[in-house]
Amino acid sequence: NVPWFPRQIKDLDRCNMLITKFDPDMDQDHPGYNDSEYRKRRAAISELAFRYKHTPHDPSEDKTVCCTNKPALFNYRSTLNTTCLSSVPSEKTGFQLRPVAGLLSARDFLASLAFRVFQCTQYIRHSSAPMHSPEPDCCHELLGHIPMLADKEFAQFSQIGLASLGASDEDIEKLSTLYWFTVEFGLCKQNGAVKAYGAGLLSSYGELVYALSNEPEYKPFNPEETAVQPYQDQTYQPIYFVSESFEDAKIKLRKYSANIKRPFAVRYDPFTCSVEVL
Ligand code: H2B
Ligand code: FE
Repeated sequence: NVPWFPRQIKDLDRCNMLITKFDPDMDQDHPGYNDSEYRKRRAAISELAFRYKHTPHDPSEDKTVCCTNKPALFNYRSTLNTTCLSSVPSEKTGFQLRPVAGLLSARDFLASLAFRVFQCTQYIRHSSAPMHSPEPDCCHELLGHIPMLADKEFAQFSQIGLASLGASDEDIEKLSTLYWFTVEFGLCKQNGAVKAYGAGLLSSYGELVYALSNEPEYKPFNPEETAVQPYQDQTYQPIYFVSESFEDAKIKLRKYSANIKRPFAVRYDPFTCSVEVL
């Protein structure tokens, strides 16, 4: 009764369950819903992400979809060229980017982090709503996530991914909420001042200014409490959690992860890029 989880990095090919709530073809409120050109382009980009394999077999696909010798790079063109940037985190922290067609299920998304793989969207938001995107897009990834993935201390947040493997739905929900209030909307102190490090803030000028004003409520980051804080994804956050430092957030998260009950333990082996179940 333990949910399936990836053991090897190539198993991430199966971690592709999309959440369609913000899909431009399904959601009438999506800013691109009435733009058939945009939807066509999005479908083409999605198709590439779906066809991506960690290890490609059909040599004819190598050129268009990915490149065998450089698994860290996904070698195809997108609206913005994320290809050249994907090597930056991999050189600094071992994080790899992998193309994804849209918003993934929390379970699949978190599982990828265990392998230091970040599932990265390739498409860009619709031009009618440049200031806000209801779904992750490449502006969010490039401005928000990729710089952080190149930071050693921050990359260790990937332990949240290891904690998610085979976890109960309830624990996935909590880890997801922790991810939201740290990786996406986290604040931390630096030289006495409160600063933003969450990708959702770094990629949204409007929310960044708001988050650092005296409007929202601040609470000290404490995983037990943060994990059950309700949140919404439609507008600016009313509450942010502030940690004493990155290091502090990391230590607290590690302690929290260690306390999640599972009938087994997992360890990541960086030499084989696989998860050992103990
Ligand atoms: N999918 C994608 N493609 N990008 C994300 O940043 C993302 C996701 N975040 N799925 C996840 C969900 C996050 O909100 C947590 C883990 O639920
Ligand atoms: Fe994000």
